[in-house]
Amino acid sequence: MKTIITYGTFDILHVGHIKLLRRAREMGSRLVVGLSSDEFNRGKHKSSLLNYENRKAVLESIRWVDEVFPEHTWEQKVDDIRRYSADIFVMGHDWEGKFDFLSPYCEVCYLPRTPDVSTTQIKQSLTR
Ligand code: C2G
Repeated sequence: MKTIITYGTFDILHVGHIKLLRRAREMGSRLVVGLSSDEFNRGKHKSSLLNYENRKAVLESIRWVDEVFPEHTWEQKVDDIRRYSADIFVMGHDWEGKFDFLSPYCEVCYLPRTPDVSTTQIKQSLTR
């Protein structure tokens, strides 16, 4: 079984998230997702409209996602990779290079972001 691991906030799910999750899942046979906790989001200076439980329920309903676990810290990724025996760590290329330190533990892959869609844009359009 080839396990793919990725992380994110996944607030107000949109096609950019779905395409990332689908491409990641298609690289293997299992996709596990580290979902940023509400507390961790505050540390990322990102406030999510939907809380962790809500975002988790949405992610778990997606065919490409096999398991969702909480992301509480920046430092937990090596332990997560070991716990899930992850083969590939995948993120959108806005993170290019930021997680290369994980390459001793698994393959690190940055995928092109989907252009012209973001949760920030959606939130801004809601407040107009
Ligand atoms: N993404 C994408 N295309 C978009 C928007 C997002 O491919 N138009 C990807 C991002 O590159 C990321 C994933 O979707 O790989 C989740 O995006 P966010 O929810 O914004 O996650 P982020 O805040 O970047 O958190 O430890 C890593 C962090 O938790 C990542």
